[in-house]
Amino acid sequence: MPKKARCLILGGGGHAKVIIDCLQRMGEATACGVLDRDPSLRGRKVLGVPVLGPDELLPKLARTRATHFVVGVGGVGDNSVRQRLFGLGLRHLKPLTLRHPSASISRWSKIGDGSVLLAGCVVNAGAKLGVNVIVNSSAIVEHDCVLADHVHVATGAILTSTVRVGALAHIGAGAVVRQCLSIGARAVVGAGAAVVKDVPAGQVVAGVPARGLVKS
Ligand code: JB2
Repeated sequence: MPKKARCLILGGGGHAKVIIDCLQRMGEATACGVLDRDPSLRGRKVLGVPVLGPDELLPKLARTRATHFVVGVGGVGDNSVRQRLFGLGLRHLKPLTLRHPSASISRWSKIGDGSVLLAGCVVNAGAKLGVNVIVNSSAIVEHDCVLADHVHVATGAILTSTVRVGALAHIGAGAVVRQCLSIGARAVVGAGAAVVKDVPAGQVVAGVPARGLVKS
């Protein structure tokens, strides 16, 4: 990472706080501003970082103030917002990849641009992560797991090993996925679920053992 990276945070809610805290702990880049679509946040600060306005300011800020961006929306259960914001950021700035100092990240893993590896998480040897992936606080991505772009592994979730996770899928907080399984693109695994068989693309599963939910 360049020494003087100046990073815009796209989104100014709860997840943005975790992102800014991580950036500050890393100490290698400055959070230079937050963009948020909510006009009531303009002029406020998130952990001392000013909310500058909506995403429309991005082109100007890329010329004048920022060098990098990171997606600051958690998008629980729907990662398409994070996908859209990542695409928007890429048009103007470079994605910053965050590695919290307390994260344990194997040198034998591969981490895609703009991914965020948060406090206390583990990414073990042979794991491959796409772009804009969240491995949230204390989540574990064991050896040889393969996560596609925009996946979110929520707080404390465990992918035991050699699990494949499709693009935009969400693994809920505290869920456990047995080794060698596949979680399809855009699937959602509910918080606390125990997944013991493959989950098809787009399916929502929950429970112990995890079963498919019929969308209402
Ligand atoms: O298109 C957008 C946009 N859409 C929503 N552009 C920008 N720049 N910002 C956008 N937002 C903003 O994201 C909303 O106006 C809001 O301020 C913020 C989302 O905040 P919220 O706290 O509702 O969710 P979050 O995604 O930051 O955090 C969720 O996910 C985390 C992983 C929460 O459930 C947290 O508890 C969780 N830890």
